[in-house]
Amino acid sequence: MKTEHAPTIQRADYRPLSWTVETVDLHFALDPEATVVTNRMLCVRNPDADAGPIRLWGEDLKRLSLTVDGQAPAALRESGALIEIDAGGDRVVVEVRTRIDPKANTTLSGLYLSNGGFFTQCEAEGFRRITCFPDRPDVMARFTVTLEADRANCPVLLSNGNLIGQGELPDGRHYARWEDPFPKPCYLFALVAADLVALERTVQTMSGREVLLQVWVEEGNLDRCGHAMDSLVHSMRWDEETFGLELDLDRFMIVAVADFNMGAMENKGLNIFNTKFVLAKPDTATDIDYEHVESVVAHEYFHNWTGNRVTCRDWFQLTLKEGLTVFRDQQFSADMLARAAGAEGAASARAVKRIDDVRVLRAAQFPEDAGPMAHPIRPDSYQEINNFYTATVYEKGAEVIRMLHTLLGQEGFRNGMDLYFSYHDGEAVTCDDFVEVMSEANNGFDLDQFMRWYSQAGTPRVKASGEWNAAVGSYTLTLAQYTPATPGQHAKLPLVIPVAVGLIGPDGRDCALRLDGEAQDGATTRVLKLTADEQRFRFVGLAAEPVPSLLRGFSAPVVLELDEDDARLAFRMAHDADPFNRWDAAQRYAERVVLAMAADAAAPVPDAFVAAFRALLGDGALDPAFRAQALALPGEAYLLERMAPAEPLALRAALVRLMRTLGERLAADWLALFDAMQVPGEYRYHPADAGRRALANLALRYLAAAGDGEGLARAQTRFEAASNMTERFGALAALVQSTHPAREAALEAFHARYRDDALVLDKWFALQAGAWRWDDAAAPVLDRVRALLSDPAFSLSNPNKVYALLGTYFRANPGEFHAADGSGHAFWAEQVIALNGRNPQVAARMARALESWRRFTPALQASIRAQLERVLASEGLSPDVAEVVGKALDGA
Ligand code: B3K
Ligand code: ZN
Repeated sequence: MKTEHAPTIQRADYRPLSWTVETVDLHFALDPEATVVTNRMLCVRNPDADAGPIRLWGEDLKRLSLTVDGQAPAALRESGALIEIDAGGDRVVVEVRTRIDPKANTTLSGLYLSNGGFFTQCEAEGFRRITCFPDRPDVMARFTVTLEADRANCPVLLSNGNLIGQGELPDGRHYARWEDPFPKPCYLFALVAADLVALERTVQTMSGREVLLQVWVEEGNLDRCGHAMDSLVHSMRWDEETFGLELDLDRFMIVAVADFNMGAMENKGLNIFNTKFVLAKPDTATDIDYEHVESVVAHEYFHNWTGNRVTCRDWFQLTLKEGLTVFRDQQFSADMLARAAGAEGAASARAVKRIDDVRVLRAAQFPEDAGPMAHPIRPDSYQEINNFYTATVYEKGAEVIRMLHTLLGQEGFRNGMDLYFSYHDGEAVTCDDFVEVMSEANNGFDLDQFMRWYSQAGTPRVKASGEWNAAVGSYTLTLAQYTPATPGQHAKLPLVIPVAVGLIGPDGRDCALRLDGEAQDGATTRVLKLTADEQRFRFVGLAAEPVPSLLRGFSAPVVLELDEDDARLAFRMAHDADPFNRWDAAQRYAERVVLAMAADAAAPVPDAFVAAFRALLGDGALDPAFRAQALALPGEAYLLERMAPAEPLALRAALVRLMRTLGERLAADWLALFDAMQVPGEYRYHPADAGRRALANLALRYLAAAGDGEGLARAQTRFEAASNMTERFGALAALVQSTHPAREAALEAFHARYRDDALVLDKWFALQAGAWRWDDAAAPVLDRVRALLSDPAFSLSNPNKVYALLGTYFRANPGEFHAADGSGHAFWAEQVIALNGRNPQVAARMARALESWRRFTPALQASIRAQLERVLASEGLSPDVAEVVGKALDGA
C-alpha cells in the first residue's frame, strides 16, 4: 500500500537495478473478484549495476506464493510496496502467485472491470498492482501471456504481440496465449478479456509485409469505428513517409473502453483507448471529435517507435517520449489538414492547427508554469508520478522538440531521428541521449545551452522594442529575455529562443529582410537566435518604418511583450502575412479590450475594435476555419492568467458584455455569414466543411448572446433539422448560452434522443456545467451541477462523466465556480474528497483546479485556502491529491 505521506523521489537518485528480467511468463486465471496471476520471471544480474538484492514492487496484492528457483527465498524483506530478495548466482527463476480483485479496483490502474470485461492500465506504475515485478521502465523483458476466462462473458482474449495458441478448457472456460517478440517495460503490458467485436483491415507496410489492423469495440458500436481505422492507416503511412518508420508487428489492435482515466494508452501492439477517442459517426460525433480521434490514434501509434522501441530510462524522462510524440502527432495533423486543403489553402490550414495547439498551451501550460506545480519539462522530483502527465511535460515538451526542429531544419531533424533509432533501438534512455544524437547528427551542433529548456521551469518573457532610423533606413530590434522565478527555482539563466521575425511595410506587405553585414536573400521571415539576456538585430535597406511581426508561427513557447498600440494591432490583424500572427494580433487586441472592460464595468467596447473585428468577419478571402479561430475570443483560463489579481467574476461580466456587443452591433454580418456558411449535402468529415460549420456555429453563438431573434430562430431550426452532431450540438450550445425560453426544452429533447449514448450524454453534461449566465436572475450553475450529480446517467466512477460535469465546472467555468459566496469552492472540496477514495488519479486532476489560488483577490483566496485545508485534513488522502493540495498550500 502507498502511504499517506508519499516520499519525494529525486531524479538525481537514479541507480540501475542490480537485477533485471529477461523473460516473463504470465498466466491469468481471470475471475471478476478473484483473479489469480502466476508470474514466472527469469531474473538476471545486471552487469552494469552494483551488487544487491532482487527488487520487486507489489501493491494491493494478496501474495499466495513466491519462490526462487522453486524454493522459498533465503531472505525476503518488505517495506511498503518494495520487496527485496537476496539471491545467488547470475540467473534465477522467480515465481510469484498473487490474487487480485478486479471488481473492487475503482482506481482504473492495474487490472479492472468495465461493463463486465477485463482491462488493464499499467503506465506509470499499474503493473505492480497486478503482480510483483521490478516495475521500472528501464527493465525491458520479453513477455508471454496466457489468459484463461469464461467463454460466455469474455469471448475475446487479447494481449500484446502475436497470438500463438488458443483453445477450450473445462467448465465453459477458454484460453489464449500471446507472445510479444519485442522486449518491453512492464508499463506497456496489456490484456483485454471481454465481449467485443472488431473492425478489421489488412494493409501492406512499406516493405511489403501484410499486417492485420483491428479496432475492437462493443457490438453496438461497430458502425463508429471507420474513422479510427482510417486514422490508423493514415498514421502508418505518414510515419513511413516522414520518418521511414514501419509497423514492426503482424497485428496491431486498438480496443475501446468506456472507463478509462485518460485518453488512450500505447501498450505494445494493443493500444487501449477511451471510447471518446475511437468512436465517431456523424450523428454522435462533432468535427472536433473526429479531429481528436485522428490525432489520438496517431499519437498512440507513433509511440510504437518513440516510447516503445526506444523508451524512458526513468519516469523523470517522460517528456522524451511524450514531448516528442506530441510533436509528431501535431506535425501529422498539420500535414493531413494541409493535404486536404490543397496547395492554395495549405498554409492557412497549418496555421489553424498551430493556433489550436497554442490555445491549449496558453490555456493549460502557461498557468501551470506560473503556479505551485511548475516544473521543468524534465522534473527533478515528484511525489506521485501520475501527477506529472502534465501540459508541461506534453505540450511544452512538444514545443521544445519543435524548437529543435526549427534550429536544425527538417533534414537535420530527420537525420537526428535516424541516428536516435540506430543508437538506441531497444534501449531505455534519457533526454540527454536524445539531444546528444541530435547534435551529433548535425555536425556537433551546439545544444549545451539549449538543454536549459529541460531543466528550467517557468514561461520565459521576451521583451521586444524597435528603433527606426529614417536617415539610413535601418530598423534595430532589441530582444531581451527573462524567466520569472518558480517554486524552488529562483535564479534563471538565458535560454536559446528562436524568434521568427518579419517586418511589414506601410503598404501591408512583408519587406525583404537584410541583417546588417549580411547579403540579401529575398527572405521575408528570419529566425533570430536569442541566446543572451539582451541582443540587438539591425535590419537595413528599408524604405519606410516597418511594423514588426514577431514570434511568427509561435516559434518559441514564450510570452512576447511588445508595446503595440490599437492601431498597430488592427493593422497586423488586417495585413500580417503570417496567419498565426494575424490571429494572434486579433487575440491581443481582444485581450486588451476585455481586460479593460473587466477593470472598468463602464468601459465601452471601442468602435475601432468592432471595425477591425467586422473586417475579419467579412473577409471572404480568408479560409472559414481560420476566421472561426480569429473571431473566437481568447480563452477564459488564459485571460485570467493575464489578470493580476485574477477576478473571475469581473472577467466573466466583461466577456458577456463583449460577446453581446459584438453580437448586437454585427448582427446583420453574423446572419449573412451564417447563411453563407451552410454546407449542403450529406455530412462528411472534411476540414473544409468543418471550417464552415465551425464558423456558422460561432455566428450563432454571437447572435444568441445578443438575444437576436433571427439568430435564435436559426439556431432552433438548425437544432431540430440538423443531420449531424456538429450542427445539432452547435445550435444547442447557442440556445443554452442565451436567455431563450426554448433553452430547457432543447436540452430535454437532446437528452431524449441520446439517452442511451454515454459519449453524447457527456456533451450534454458538459454543456450545462460550462454554461454562462446570460440573465442576472438565473440560478447559479452550481444548482444545475448538483442536480445533475444525481442524474441516472451520471457516475462518479466513470472518468468521462467526472471530466464532463465536474471538470467542466471547475476548469472551464471560472465565472461560476468562483462565486463570491464560496459555494463553488466548498463543492469542489466535497467532490475531491469523494473522488479521492475511489480514483486518486481522477481526484488529483480535479484537485488541480484550485492550485493557482494565490493569483486571486484576497476574498477568494481566503475562501479557497479554507477548502484546500479541508481537503488536506481529510482522512485517507491519497498521495496523488496530497501532493497537489500540499504544494498549492506551500506556495513558493
Ligand atoms: N502514455 C499514456 C499516458 C499514461 C498516463 C498515466 N497516468 C498516454 C499517452 O500519452 O499517449
Ligand atoms: Zn503519449
